[in-house]
Amino acid sequence: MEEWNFPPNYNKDYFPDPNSPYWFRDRETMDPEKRDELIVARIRDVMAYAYDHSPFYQRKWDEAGIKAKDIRTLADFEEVPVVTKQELRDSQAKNPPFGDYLCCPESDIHHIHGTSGTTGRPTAFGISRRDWDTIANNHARIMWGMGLRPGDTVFVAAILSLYMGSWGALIGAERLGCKAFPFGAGAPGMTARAVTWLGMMKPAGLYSTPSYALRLAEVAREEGVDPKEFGIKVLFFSGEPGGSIPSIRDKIQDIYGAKVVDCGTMAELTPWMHASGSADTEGMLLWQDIVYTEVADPNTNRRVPYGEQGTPIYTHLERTSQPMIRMVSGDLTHWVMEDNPCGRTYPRLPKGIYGRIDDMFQIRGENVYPSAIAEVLEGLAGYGGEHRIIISRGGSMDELAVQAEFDQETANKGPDAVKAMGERVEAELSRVLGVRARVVMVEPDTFPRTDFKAQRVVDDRDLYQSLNQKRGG
Ligand code: 8LQ
Repeated sequence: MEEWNFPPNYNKDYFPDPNSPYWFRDRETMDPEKRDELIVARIRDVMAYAYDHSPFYQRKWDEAGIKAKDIRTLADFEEVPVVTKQELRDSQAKNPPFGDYLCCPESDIHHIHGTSGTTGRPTAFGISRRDWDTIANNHARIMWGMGLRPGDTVFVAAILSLYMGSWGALIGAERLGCKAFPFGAGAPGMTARAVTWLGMMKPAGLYSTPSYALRLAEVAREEGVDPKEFGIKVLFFSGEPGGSIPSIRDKIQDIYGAKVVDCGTMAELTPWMHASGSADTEGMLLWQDIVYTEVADPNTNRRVPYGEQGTPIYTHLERTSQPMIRMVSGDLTHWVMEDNPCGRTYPRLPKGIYGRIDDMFQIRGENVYPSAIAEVLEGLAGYGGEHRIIISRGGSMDELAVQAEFDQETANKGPDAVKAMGERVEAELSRVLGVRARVVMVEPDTFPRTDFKAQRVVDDRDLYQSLNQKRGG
């Protein structure tokens, strides 16, 4: 059996056979029932460890009357109370700075990172040297599965400060023996410089958010560069929906002439690549032997059957500094268990993660995700690349308006073409989402582009009213 211990202690020099599509063939392709048995054993190890090292988990599980040794099946594990983001914040407020779920001495902390949000108390991540190495090994393994190889250049085009995404991609690339280029993002003029550097370095892999990959392509074209000239083979994305949304994924694959791989769950769950597609499998595989993921009913926190929708609940099987045990994400997805083209025997999220349940709104009884609107727009010729979703959550029902940019080509054709485009958008939204939206077409480049995660939803009754009047509706 390949290395699979708790705590892990990966051999830093290990590489698989260069011809193998797998880093750890056994772990990745084993009979899923056998894997589940081993996961249960690993869960017991991690729980016993967390109980011994953290007042947070002691309190939580004592209150629930749960002991690690009682977990004999995955169904038993569903009795374990979930951990919420709020509990982590509270724990850090009471026990600053890392909270009483830190399971290693503070002196073992090798890296400090934090959440990227701008509201509320941020969460601090204290990551031990051991965990840092484990994360690097996990990510190298998953990036191998994406088709990246030692010697490849990997260009990290995401903010290298309060964002675990960039750091996770960087240390995975380093462990994989790649030429890692921590380029970053977010400074003025940096996207144009990225275009220059990409042209010089011709990386095999590029990491960013999907929104930023689209932005980068726009800027490249402004600079007279065809993004295909970068010679990228794999674009791996995390941070927001997009990499598993066919219209967006296909558009980006087309623009760059490269393969798109969707990955990423939550910063707290670093190694966050544990949900990731592979070179041959679309959507996201759940690499269950690294982080055990349950897709659960958000009301009961119990697993839903394959084929159904639920919220992911995550459990670290290899972390020792701040292990998350049943951390509830608040996202929505659906999972399936099928034969995967790459031969890995993991469950899969065929459409990735749709977004946060909180971001969902209801229009005349239909649940709508912002990502579904992006999906429709990106699939339409003549779309200018950005939009805003305006919801008025005032009365008994939410109302929806969409401001969508048309592209320069449509602009050149004149007002009739723009009007026809608006009608097409409205018809498509209504056909695909089952809801009627007020659509207002706006000039190309009306909205700022992001170098991080797109923020497109505006919750505003007054703006909704004014758009409604503008459209005469
Ligand atoms: N989120 C993250 N990755 C997503 C994806 N591939 N598809 C859909 N939604 C996704 C550091 C990694 O990028 C993970 C990350 O972004 O962590 P954060 O910053 O803590 O944000 C977590 C949230 O981003 C998730 O709950 C998803 O809603 C979204």
